[in-house]
Amino acid sequence: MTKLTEMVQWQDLNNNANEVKNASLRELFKDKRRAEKLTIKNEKLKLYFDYSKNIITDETMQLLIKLARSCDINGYAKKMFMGEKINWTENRPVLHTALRNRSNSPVYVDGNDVMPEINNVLSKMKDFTDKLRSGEWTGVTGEKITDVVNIGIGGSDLGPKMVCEALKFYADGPSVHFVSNVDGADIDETMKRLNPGATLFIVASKTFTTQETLTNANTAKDWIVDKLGIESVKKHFIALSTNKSAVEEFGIDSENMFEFWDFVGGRYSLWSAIGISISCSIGFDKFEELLSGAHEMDKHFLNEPYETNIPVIMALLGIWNNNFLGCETHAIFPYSYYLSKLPAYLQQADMESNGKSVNRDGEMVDYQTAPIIWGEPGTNGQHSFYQLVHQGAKIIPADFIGLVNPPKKVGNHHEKLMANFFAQTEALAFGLNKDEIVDTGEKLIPYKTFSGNRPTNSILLDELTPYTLGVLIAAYEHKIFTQGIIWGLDSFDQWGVQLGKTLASKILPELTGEEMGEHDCSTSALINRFNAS
Ligand code: G6Q
Repeated sequence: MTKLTEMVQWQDLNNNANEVKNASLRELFKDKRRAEKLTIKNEKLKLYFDYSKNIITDETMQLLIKLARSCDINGYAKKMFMGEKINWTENRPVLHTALRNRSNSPVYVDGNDVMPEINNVLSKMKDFTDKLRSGEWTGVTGEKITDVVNIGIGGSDLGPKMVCEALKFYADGPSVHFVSNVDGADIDETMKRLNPGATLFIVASKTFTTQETLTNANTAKDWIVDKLGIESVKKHFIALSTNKSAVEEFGIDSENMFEFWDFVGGRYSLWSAIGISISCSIGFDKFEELLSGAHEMDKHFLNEPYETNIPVIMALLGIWNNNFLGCETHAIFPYSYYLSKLPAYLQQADMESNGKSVNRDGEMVDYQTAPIIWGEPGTNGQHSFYQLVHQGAKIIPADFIGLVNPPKKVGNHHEKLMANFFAQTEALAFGLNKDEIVDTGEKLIPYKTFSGNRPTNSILLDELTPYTLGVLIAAYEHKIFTQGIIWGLDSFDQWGVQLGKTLASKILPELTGEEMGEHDCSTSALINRFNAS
């Protein structure tokens, strides 16, 4: 395989970057057709994606598309959708796309169609959700379930938590809570507000071996057993997992286990049984609409030419800013209260998928991979860290995400919110020259000048519904996939989280009075300080 940095397409982009990096967006926007040329509008996806405020020329885009072609993005995408084992370090297929395959066309893994199994679990989820929401499923005391607590971490927490928050406007089922941290405060603060007789715990763990989740689940079980007796476990606990024997050993009836499979990565699992908290909150029909939106984006990603393919263009712009313009971070700024958890969700999706530096040939790469993803909802960020985004010494590319129509109109709040969105992207792109500053003494002019040329993407959803949310999440998933292919990474493993876990399990007995292990002098002193108290 030719090294990425030695490919002619990469070198052409390097040359282009040397020409373009000092270009001014004010100059580039003298082309009055620029916004029209560099915007993708897709009515079916209900999405408008304007990337004209990036430091790019027509030539840059042509070279980036050539890079995508030479890396065979579409060929790899087909392999993923068809169930080839593209997660090569774990020898697994990657089939979150099959979970939302609304066409129901067969998808084969080792010669077996996985769609019947997926459909079975979906229909079991529907049955359960309907019963829970209608009150047919009750707690052991006969009370209707009013509160559902999802106990999980990482991929078994961030996805459903983000979606439940994003679709809160549609929530008409039990209240949904999320407990993830092994810090006892998390579960304690949650349980102290709940009535055990009306509470259902969902233990969400693909492996059913995760220390944090099992610790929290056992604490919840002790609480329920203490209040309602051992027989209550089967009415107050369900499990979402691939590990049937561990679920049974915990004491959850296998009838109340919702299965998923090794071909679903944790951070891609909200479309599976891991999404049951979503379905409890908004109902199964709306959960299906979420799947439909993602499926529509899947079709777009597979079939649309690169030039108008939203995830491919998002990925290429990210590579341009990261690898050629030297930007180290990428910000996510949702201009929607409901999307407040999107930055944290995308942090895992992107940084756990592409935060790697060994390529397909087992070699260290000599280029940057995943950027640092961060962000907060606008407009709050405008009153804090946007100072650095506008005038700091670092350039921070950002995705601004907003809604044309809010789920509910409240006075003129939405116009004010979106005026800020449009103003910020305009200010970041075009800045303020010294001769445009008025009413200021000579001395303050440098401080009040804005350089502009700070790249942004503007993403407008027509509205925030389960469907458009599915579209948006899947767009980011495929952006991450595309970048992983170009960088030559396995985006679907996560070996980087193992070492810390192994060391924590070695240290735990040292904190509970057993013998001290060998450590460096700093770690030993920290453990001694903890043990002395
Ligand atoms: C996601 C990761 C990781 C995982 C958690 C929880 O892709 O693998 O975040 O989801 O470690 O794992 P379990 O679901 O197995 O408890």
